[in-house]
Formats: sequence, C-alpha cells, structure tokens
Amino acid sequence: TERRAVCPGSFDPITNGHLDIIERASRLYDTVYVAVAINRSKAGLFTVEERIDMIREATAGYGNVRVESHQGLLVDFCKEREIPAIVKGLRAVSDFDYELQMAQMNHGLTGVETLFVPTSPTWSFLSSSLVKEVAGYGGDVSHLVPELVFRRLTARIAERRA
Ligand code: COD
Repeated sequence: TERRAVCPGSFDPITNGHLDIIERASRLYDTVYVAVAINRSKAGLFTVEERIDMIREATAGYGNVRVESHQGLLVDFCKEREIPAIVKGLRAVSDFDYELQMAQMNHGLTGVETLFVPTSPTWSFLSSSLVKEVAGYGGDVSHLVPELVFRRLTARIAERRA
C-alpha cells in the first residue's frame, strides 16, 4: 500500500525552511500532501490559491508532492485521504510546546501520528512572518525563499505600497 504523509501549514508564503521539510518527507513517503490551511479570520499577504501555485512550482521537481487547500480540522483532511502521518519541522524549543499540544490533540482525535523532523540549522531562524516583515522594510530575503516566491513577494509588497 502507498505510504502517505501530510505537511500542513499556512505557507504565507512558502520558505526554504518549509521546502527543506517537504523535500525530506518526499524521500521517506510515496506521496506527500501539502495542506494549506484556509483561515477565514486571518487574511494573508497571499491568497490561498496564490500560495498553492507557489508551492506547486517549488515542489514540482520532487515528483510525489500533492498540494491542496483545506478548511477545518487537519485530522479530517487526513481521514478523508487515508493519511496516517503528519510531518512537521521543529525549529527550536520555542516550537515544541505548541507542536506537542497539537500532536497530542490530533492523536487523541483520530489516532493520526505526528513525526518531527529537526530543521536544518541553515533555516532554524526562518519563518514566513519574519520574511514578510524584513521584505516589507526593504531587506533582502532572496536567500530565504525560492526564486519564484521572491519575485512575487517583491511585486506584492510594491503593489501594497502603491
Ligand atoms: N524550518 C523547518 N520547518 C519549518 C520552518 C523552518 N524554518 N518554518 C515552518 N516550518 C514547518 C513547521 O513544521 C510548521 O509547523 C509548518 O512548517 C508550517 O508553518 P507555517 O508557519 O506555514 O504554518 P502554521 O504554524 O501557521 O500552521 C499551523 C497549522 C495550519 C498546521 C495548524 O494551525 C492546523 O493544523 N490548523 C488546522 C485546524 C486544526 O486542525 N486545528 C487543530 C489543531 S490541534
């Protein structure tokens, strides 16, 4: 049977840290789903469709990654697609408390397992929100996100200023 896992997140936008985790998961599983959470109460810099487009382009080379949006509980996304494992990156101790709570809650809800992959030290300080903040003040983030994301990020910030 096919071994499946999901990498969930907001991905507003996808960074090299996310990509590193997705790539490593894609070598361990037959199919890796990337689940982009639709959060009605939190407007992003990019729409969910734009985020999905960028993730599809950035992960096309891996060959076994499927990108989808989802609304509601992650455990329901997993159940509908028969995905037994959630793969998450752990950056630092600061991620641990919240990630452990979610992992325990999700396991309690449906039995889905969460596996943690230690972030590559190169990206351990990296988050989508810091990328947006630094780029918003004109800082160079070109080494932190895929090239196609950098172009769209620069364009979006220029639009917002205009
Ligand atoms: N290096 C490695 N991994 C990273 C890095 C990095 N630099 N940055 C992020 N990651 C990984 C982490 O594993 C992180 O959890 C994941 O990528 C996603 O990151 P973000 O910032 O895009 O997404 P979040 O933290 O906003 O995502 C939260 C979820 C959407 C996963 C969560 O809220 C969720 O599951 N929501 C669905 C509703 C639900 O089921 N809620 C109940 C949860 S118990």
